[in-house]
Amino acid sequence: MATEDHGVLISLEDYERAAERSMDAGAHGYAYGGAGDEITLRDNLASWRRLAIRPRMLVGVGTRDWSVTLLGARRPHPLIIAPMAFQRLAHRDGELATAEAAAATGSVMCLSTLATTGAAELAQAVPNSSRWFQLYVFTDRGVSRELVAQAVEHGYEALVLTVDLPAFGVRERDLRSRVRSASAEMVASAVAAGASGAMSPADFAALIDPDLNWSDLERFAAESPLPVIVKGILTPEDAELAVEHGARAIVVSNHGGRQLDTVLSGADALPPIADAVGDRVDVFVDGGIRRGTDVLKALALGARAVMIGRPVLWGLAVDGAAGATRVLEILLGELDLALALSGAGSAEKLDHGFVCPAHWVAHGR
Ligand code: FNR
Ligand code: LAC
Repeated sequence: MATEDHGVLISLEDYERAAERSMDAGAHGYAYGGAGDEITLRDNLASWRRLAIRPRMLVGVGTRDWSVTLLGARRPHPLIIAPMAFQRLAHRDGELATAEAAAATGSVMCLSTLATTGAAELAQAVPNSSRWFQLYVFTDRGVSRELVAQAVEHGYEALVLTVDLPAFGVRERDLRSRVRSASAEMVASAVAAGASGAMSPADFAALIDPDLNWSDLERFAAESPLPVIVKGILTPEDAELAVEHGARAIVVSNHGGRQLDTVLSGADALPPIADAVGDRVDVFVDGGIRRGTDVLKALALGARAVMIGRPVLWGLAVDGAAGATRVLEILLGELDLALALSGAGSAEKLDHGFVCPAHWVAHGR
């Protein structure tokens, strides 16, 4: 169906353009947009392009190995589907279709606290998907405890605690479109927190506790039966604190440029964080990854894996589970080629020697 409606879609950018045609304008603006002037949003893409690859030759790359170890478990490749709220805005099958794409491609999927599918429903519908649960801690801590209990009960393997949303970034596209992300009734966590009726993304975000702090993380990590991954770190200082307070992994992330505009990109934040953290915990990165070469650069700079956000939504919007699957397959195919042509051969052999600053002008879109 995708090929009939949209022509042949061969790159993530093709899916991005096709999704814009498929989606309602308000929903598209919410998914696409960033905060303020969208400077960080654009820099997320440009900063991977400011890096050049230093390829090595004649090393024998006939057998390529994409596999990585995440939280001590072997995974077939380093792609993780980022947590994204309200996926039924992109496609009627929403998070269930994303979980099918995760299962089809061996990717880990992160289910958002603000998902339009419950944690139990998703686990029952797609039991063979590897899943992590993304936690926003609500002011009503009882609701958050209940969400964690459900995640544990239904086979989620880690908790991704997002720490960069104590207040909601101003996304001017949403203010102009007056998008309503969902009725509260579609978001089980919001219902549990007492919300009702039509709500904007900012109304949902207002449920989140702005006073969460490092001692909360410490208590939470100590009590959690699941490993806690802290998402939204941009400095080595905070990376150090996260490790000290019990994080088992860190996601270097600026929330896809949706929170504080003009913060640094994941690509720029990653190297000093990876150096500071060393082998103590896993470091992941996200933001603006659109090509297999971006994945390769992220791993070379010290990430063990990358999270992919919007492109998965574009695939979902264009063709449901099949579209999201295809997006991940395209990226894996590009990663495979990048591993071959860079001479790295395997994901775990990548190191700083494979990248250097580029001297072309980064061409953002
Ligand atoms: C997000 N992101 C996000 N993060 C999170 O921790 N919880 C959430 O509920 C959401 N919701 C959300 C919705 C939408 C529509 C987008 C686009 C993003 C941020 C997400 O996990 C990730 O950090 C970025 O999307 C990564 O950047 P790219 O890949 O989209 O450029
Ligand atoms: C967003 C939230 C909900 O970025 O994380 O829209």
